[in-house]
Amino acid sequence: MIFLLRGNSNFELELEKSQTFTDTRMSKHFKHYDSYVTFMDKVKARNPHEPEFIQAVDEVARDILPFEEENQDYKGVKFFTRMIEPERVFIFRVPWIDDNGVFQLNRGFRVQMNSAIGPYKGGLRFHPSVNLSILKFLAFEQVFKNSLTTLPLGGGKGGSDFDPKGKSDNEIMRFCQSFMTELSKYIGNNADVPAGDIGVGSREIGYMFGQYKRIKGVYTGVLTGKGLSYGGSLIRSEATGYGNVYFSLNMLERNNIDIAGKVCTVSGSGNVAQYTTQKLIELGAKVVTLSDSGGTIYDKDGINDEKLAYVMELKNERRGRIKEYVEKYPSAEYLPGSRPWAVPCDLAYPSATQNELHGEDAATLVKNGCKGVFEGANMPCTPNAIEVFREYKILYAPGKASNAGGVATSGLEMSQNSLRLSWTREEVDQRLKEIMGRIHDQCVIYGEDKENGYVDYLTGANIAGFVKVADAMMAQGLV
Ligand code: NDP
Ligand code: 2IT
Repeated sequence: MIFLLRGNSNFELELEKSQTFTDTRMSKHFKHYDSYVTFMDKVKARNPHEPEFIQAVDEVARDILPFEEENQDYKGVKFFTRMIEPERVFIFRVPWIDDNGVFQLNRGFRVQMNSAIGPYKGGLRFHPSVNLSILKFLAFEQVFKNSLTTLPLGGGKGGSDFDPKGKSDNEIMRFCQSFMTELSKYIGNNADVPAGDIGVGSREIGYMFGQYKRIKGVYTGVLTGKGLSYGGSLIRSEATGYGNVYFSLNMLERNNIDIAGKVCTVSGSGNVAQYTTQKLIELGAKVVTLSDSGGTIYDKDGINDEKLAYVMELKNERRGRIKEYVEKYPSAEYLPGSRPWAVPCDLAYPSATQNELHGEDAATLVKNGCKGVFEGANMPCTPNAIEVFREYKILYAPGKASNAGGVATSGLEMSQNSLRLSWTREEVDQRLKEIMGRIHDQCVIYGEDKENGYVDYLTGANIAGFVKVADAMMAQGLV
């Protein structure tokens, strides 16, 4: 039972230690350490070969197990033990025919994690890396995130190991139709409402919505992220990126930091990265990087509206690679195989995928003077990276709080569908801002260290998200 309690010593030494960080939260909860270890041993034994799921549970367990133990309302009722077991999981075959007439097969999933506070809600991911571990981690995080939005949304996630890259429009349509033919049995506007995630945007949602309607013969808001012509909400496309920037603004304002003129690094170049960049430009910040799985572009002059419009056309219409940016804008550099974190910045917005920012990257960010890291992606920072942020008191926004704007606006889309009307852009944007502000305030309430004023937003998000779900579970009995 060894805790590394580190001071602000030599930086290189810290970097070395970052390989063996132990969480400072458990150091605070020393007396609960043994039960935490026993709990996690069981989680590991029960969920073998699911490293991402175990990582996500571990990150929450360090806050929630001590919290349950120290609060009479929750002690002994094992809410958290129930919350890490999905209510159910569907795994199914997805056959389809490619443009050459060749039979293809993928695996489809839907993880229905928790419905205590509303119908299951969460995106669909199409990416070759998709497996049960990744979808369980995402569904688990989604439960806390959706709770934080204050909207009546349970948590779920789904997807397929299908790779949309290089596929024709017709192939995408045939795949989506086959996927929805099976998924349609398990979802419904009052039961489970999927949306997009990596590899699933408005094109895919459109094809899946069409197939659901054809099979079921009903026109309902069973998916969110729909096109504006058939029930979508204004601002839904922008919501995750905008929401993350609004969240960061709340954190920066609390610390008297002005965002204007700040140099920002953004990773990814998909939906979340694009609208994060758009909002940052609007606020007068300077975004200098974008990336994809091939590498990073570094534009030291900053990405402006015109350059961003080029990126949107490149990625969303031509489905190209980010390296093409430097052919169009030769003063920018392409860093093949690199992530953006070695580029000096004031603020970082990881917006690509899980575990894309490691302990070493976090140390580099700190060394370069970075003041805040705001997660647009789900779980982009590894546990070691988060420990570095804690150690150096860097502002750190966990994705379950800071990227909740996407699902929150999905919730607003569901409300509009139920009302059979559409709100204006300004109205949805205003609600989004308010929701992000409320999530921020909940994180402060549960995460502030009264002694030094430092807010641990991860602890705050974990506890605030947990309380609402646990209270609903308590009221509904042992189900
Ligand atoms: P997109 O598919 O639009 O874009 C994903 C981006 O991330 C692409 O640039 C992609 O590059 C890159 N990427 C994906 N996988 C990897 C990988 N393994 N290594 C390096 N780069 C990778 O997805 P989104 O923008 O919608 O999602 C980005 C993140 O935000 C995800 O973590 C998602 O879960 C999260 N999120 C999304 C929400 C939404 O509303 N869309 C809401 C909340 C969170 P490439 O093209 O090379 O694959
Ligand atoms: O991770 C997420 O929150 C999403 N992919 C959005 C989910 C949703 O239902 O809008």
